[in-house]
Amino acid sequence: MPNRRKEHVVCRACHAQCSLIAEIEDDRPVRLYGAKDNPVYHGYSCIKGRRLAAYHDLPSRLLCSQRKTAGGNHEPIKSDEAIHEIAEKVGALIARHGPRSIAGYIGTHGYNNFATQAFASGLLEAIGSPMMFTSVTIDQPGKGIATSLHGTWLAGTPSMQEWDVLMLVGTNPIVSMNGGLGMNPARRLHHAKKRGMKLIVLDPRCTECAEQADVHLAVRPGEDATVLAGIARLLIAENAIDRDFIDAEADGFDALREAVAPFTPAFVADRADIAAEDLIRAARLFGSAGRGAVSAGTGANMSGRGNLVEYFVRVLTTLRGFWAKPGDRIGNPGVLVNRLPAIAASPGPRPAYGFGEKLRVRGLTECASGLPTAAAADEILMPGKGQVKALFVFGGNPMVAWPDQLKTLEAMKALDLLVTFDPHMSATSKLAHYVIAPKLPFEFVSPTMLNEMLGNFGPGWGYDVPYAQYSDALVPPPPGADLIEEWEALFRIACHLGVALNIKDFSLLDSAEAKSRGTRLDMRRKPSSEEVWAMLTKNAPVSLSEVKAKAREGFVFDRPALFVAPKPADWTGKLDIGNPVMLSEMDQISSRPAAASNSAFPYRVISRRLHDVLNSCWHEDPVLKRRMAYNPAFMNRADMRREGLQDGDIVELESGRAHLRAIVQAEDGIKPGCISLSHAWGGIPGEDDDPLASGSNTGKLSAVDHDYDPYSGIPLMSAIPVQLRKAAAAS
Ligand SMILES: Nc1nc2c(c(=O)[nH]1)N[C@H]1C(S)=C(S)[C@@H](COP(=O)(O)OP(=O)(O)OC[C@H]3O[C@@H](n4cnc5c(=O)[nH]c(N)nc54)[C@H](O)[C@@H]3O)O[C@H]1N2
Ligand SMILES: Nc1nc2c(c(=O)[nH]1)N[C@H]1C(S)=C(S)[C@@H](COP(=O)(O)OP(=O)(O)OC[C@H]3O[C@@H](n4cnc5c(=O)[nH]c(N)nc54)[C@H](O)[C@@H]3O)O[C@H]1N2
Ligand code: SF4
Ligand SMILES: [Mo]
Repeated sequence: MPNRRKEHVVCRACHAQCSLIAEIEDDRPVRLYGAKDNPVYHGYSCIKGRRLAAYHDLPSRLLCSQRKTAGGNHEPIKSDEAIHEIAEKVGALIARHGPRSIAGYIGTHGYNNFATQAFASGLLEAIGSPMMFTSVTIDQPGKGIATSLHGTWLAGTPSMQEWDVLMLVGTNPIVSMNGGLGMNPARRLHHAKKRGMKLIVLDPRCTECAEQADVHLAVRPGEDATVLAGIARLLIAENAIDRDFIDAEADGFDALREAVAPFTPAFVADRADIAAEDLIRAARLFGSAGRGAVSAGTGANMSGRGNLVEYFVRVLTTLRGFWAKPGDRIGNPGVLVNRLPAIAASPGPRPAYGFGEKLRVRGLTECASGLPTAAAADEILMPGKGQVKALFVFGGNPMVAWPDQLKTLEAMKALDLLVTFDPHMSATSKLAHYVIAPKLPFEFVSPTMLNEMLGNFGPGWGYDVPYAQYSDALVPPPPGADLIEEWEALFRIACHLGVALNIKDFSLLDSAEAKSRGTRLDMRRKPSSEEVWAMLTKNAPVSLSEVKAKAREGFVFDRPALFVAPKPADWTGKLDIGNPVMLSEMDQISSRPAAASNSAFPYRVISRRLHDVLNSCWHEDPVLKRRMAYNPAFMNRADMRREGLQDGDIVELESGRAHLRAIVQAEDGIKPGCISLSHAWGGIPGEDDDPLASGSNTGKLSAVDHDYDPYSGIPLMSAIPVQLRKAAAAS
C-alpha cells in the first residue's frame, strides 16, 4: 500500500504564494489543488501551480550539478567539488581584476526566495563587489523611480473594499497576479464590481480585465503617459480634484497644471488613437469616485516613458486625494514584514538615480530600482578597469529574458566564469561553466513573506489582512540526488573565500536598516534552513515560531487594530507632483510631432503574459507543452487578412536590431497594428530558435543602446517597432 498524505503548502511557482493542498504519495508530491477554505485565496490555483508537484520529478530536472567540459558539453559534478572549483576561480579573478569583476543577477526564482537574495547580496558585499543586478530594472523599474520622485505616502492606499474605481494601466492581473486586484483576482474583481466599483483599463488588447471594464481605452502602445496626462488635465479643468489635500500635502500643482494643458482630449485622442469621448468618460468615472486606486504593470513600463507613466499613476492618486487618510483602518498591520509608519504624510521625494555605483556605459548609475540590468551585457563585453568577468545567475535566465538577446549571447560567451543556479538546463545554463542544481520548493521551508513584502509595492498587491502561511520541507529530494539550497552553496563559497556574510533582515523595508540590523554569521558553523529564516524575519511583527505554529494552513492573525495617525505638527515632507524632469518629458511629448504611421516599421510587438507558463520556466513540461507548445504571435484578423496570413503561418518580424520568426494566430480584441507576443521563449540564437520547437524570443528585437530609459536603462521591450513579412505557410 502506498503511503499517502495531504499537506497544506505555499505555492512557489510564482510570486503570488497561493495556498494549495498537496497530495503526497511515498514522499513524492503527486497532486496539487487550491485550498478551498483558505481565508485569502479561497481555493484559487492555476495550472502553473498545480504542475509544481510534477516539476519535482520531471526527467529534465537536474538531480546533480553540472560542469562544462573542454568540448563544450556538460558533465555531472558533485556539488562539493563544484563549489570548491567555483570559489577557487572567483578568488583568482578577484586577485587579478578586483572585486568588481564579480557580478550577480537575481532573476525570478532568486527574487522569489529571500534566503537566496540575502546570501547572494551578502556574498557580493563581503567580497566588495557592487555589481548586483536584478530583474526589477527589466520589469517595472518605473515604480521605484516614480515613487522616489513623487514621494511615498506612508499610510498607503485604502483597502480594495473601499475603492469606487480602479484604473489598470498595461497590466492584466487576472492572468499575471501582478498587483491591482490582490489575491484570487478574478473573484475579487467580481465582488468589487457587484458592489459597484468601476473599472478603467488601458491596454491595446481586450484582456481578461479589459473585458470587464466600464471603460476600456485601447491605447496605442507607448502612449499611456499621454492618456494619463489627458486625464489629469480633465480632472483639473472640471475641478474634480481634492484641492484641500493637494494644498496641504503636495508641491508642484501649478507646474503640473501648466504641463498638462496641451493634453486636450483632441490631442490625446489623436496621439493615443482612442476616442475623445472615451477619455472623457474615463476621467469622469475616475473624478467622481470617492475613493480609488491606479495600478500599472509591465506593458506600461516597457513601452518607453515608463517612469513618466508610473509618476502619473501616483500624481492621479494625489490629485484625487485617494491616499489613506487619518483615522482610516490599516488592513494589514503586518505579520512577517513591518509596514511603513501609519502616518498620513510623506517624507517627500528622494533621489531616484545618480547615486551608488556608476556603470561604465551610457552614463547609467544605480537607480531606485537597482543597477540597470540592461547594461550588464555591456559591462561584461567592454574591456578596461572594472570589466565584469564572472556572473552568478540566481533563478534567472538572461539568455532569453534580457533585452538585446544577440548582445547577451556575446556577453555570456565572453565570461571567464558563468554559474547558474537552476533546476534544469536553461538556455543560459547551456552556456554556463557550472550549473548548481538546487532543491525545488517542496524540499525546503518557506513562509509567505515575499507576497506580504510586495504589499508595499502599490494598491492591490500582497495581503490586505494580516495573513501568513508557513510551509516546511514536505518531501526529501529524489533518491540519489545531490541538491543544495542556493543559500547553502553561497555560504560554502564564502567559507572557501574566507569572507564573513551579513544576512539582511527582510522584515525591515528600509534596505540600509535591514542590513545594519542583519545577522553577522559565524562562518565556522553552517546554520540550518530554519535558522536562516529566523534571521530573515528577525524583527518581524509576529515571530516566525508563532507563524510556524499557527499558520500551516494559512491564517489571519489577530493583530491589534491599526489606524492612520495624523502627521505631527512639525512635519515638513510633501509629495511632489511637479517634478521638473518628469514635466520636461511631458513637454517633449506635446511639442514633438507624432511618429509617422507609415514608417519602415509599421507594426508594434507588445509584451503579454500567457496563462499557462511563467516566463521561461518549465516549457518542456509535457502537460504545458500540450497546451502551449510555443508562443504565438497574436494578431488582429484584419491585419492578417491584409497580409494574406492564416493561423499557423510563419512570419518574419524585423526590428531595427534583428529579426525573428514567429507563428501567427488570430486573437479577437487586439488593436490593429499590434502583435502580441510573450517573452522568454526560444533558446540560444542560431542553435535552437525554431519557432515551432522552442518559440520566438522577443528579446532579440530590443536594442539596449537605442530608445532606452536614461535612468533605469530599460530599452523598448514592448511597443517595439517592426516590419512583418510572411516567411512560410502553416505546415
Ligand atoms: N521582451 C520582453 N522581455 C522580457 C519581459 C517582457 O515582458 N518582454 N519580461 C521581463 C520580466 S518582467 C522579467 S521578471 C524577466 C524574467 O527574467 P529572468 O528571471 O531572468 O527569467 P525567467 O525566465 O523568469 O528565469 C527563471 C529561471 O529560473 C529557473 N527556475 C525555475 N524554478 C526554479 C527554482 O525553484 N529555483 C531556481 N533556482 N530556479 C528555478 C527556470 O528554469 C529559469 O531558468 O524577463 C523580462 N524580459
Ligand atoms: N501566467 C503568468 N503570470 C505571470 C508571468 C507569466 O509569465 N505568466 N510573469 C510574472 C512576471 S515576471 C511579471 S513582471 C508579472 C507582470 O504582470 P503584468 O504587468 O500584469 O503583465 P501582463 O499580463 O503581461 O500585462 C501587461 C499588459 O500590458 C499590455 N501592454 C503591452 N504594451 C502596452 C502599452 O504600451 N500600453 C499599455 N497600456 N498596455 C500595454 C499587454 O497587452 C498586457 O495585457 O506577471 C507575473 N505573472
Ligand atoms: S498564481 Fe502563482 S502562486 Fe498561485 S497557483 Fe499559480 S503559480 Fe502558484
Ligand atoms: Mo517580471
